[in-house]
Amino acid sequence: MTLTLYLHPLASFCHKVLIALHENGTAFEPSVVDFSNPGSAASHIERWPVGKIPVLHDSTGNRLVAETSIIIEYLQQHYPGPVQLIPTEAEQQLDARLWDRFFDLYVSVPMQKIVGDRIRPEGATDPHGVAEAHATLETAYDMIEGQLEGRSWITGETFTMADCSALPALFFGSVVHPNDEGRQRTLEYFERLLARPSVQRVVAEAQPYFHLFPYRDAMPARFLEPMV
Ligand SMILES: N[C@@H](CCC(=O)N[C@@H](CS)C(=O)NCC(=O)O)C(=O)O
Repeated sequence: MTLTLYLHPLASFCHKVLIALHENGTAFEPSVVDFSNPGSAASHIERWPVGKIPVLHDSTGNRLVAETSIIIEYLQQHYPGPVQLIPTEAEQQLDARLWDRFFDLYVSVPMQKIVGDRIRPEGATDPHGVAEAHATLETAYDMIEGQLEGRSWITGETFTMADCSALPALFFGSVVHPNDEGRQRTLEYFERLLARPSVQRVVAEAQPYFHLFPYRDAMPARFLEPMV
């Protein structure tokens, strides 16, 4: 079996899947997609025409698996490890899937909107859309703070796929829209996430690329310090 993950080490959605892989010590080959290189970008479009990363290829069955949540579900089904990222109990499964969607759609997507707007050509920025994204993040942060009451991880006492989604969302979210309201449970949760070896490895491997991040100037100094 060879799993190949097409990724970029800076890309937040790639971090979500990398955390899942590292949590279970799943062997895989990384293959970097460089959108600034026309050849690399074209190869990826041929592979997955919507052009998003990450995408997983499993040589067993020559299967291409796209979309981060589906990739993690696929890994759980075909390459399970000690960390049960998709709970077995039905209600807990729904919670893990809900909060996975929640971090992707209401934290990562508005975060990407704010980041992307900074690199739009002059005259083509979208201040209204950016303001909406900040408002969405504010609402989402309040909901996350409420959800964390009495919970160590976002859905309870076990680490799931939803926590894999949470880290990159909160990491880059904290740069473009800091948790200025001092939501304490979220701050402590973020520290618990950062303490996981899987997360430290992903952040350490992203750091050499942070100069490419459009909000590099707003990154807290600690994000630039050695993680491991
Ligand atoms: N819904 C997708 C989102 C993936 C995504 O937005 N990936 C970003 C990188 S973090 C990307 O491919 N951006 C390149 C582009 O949009 O052209 C998933 O969960 O896999």
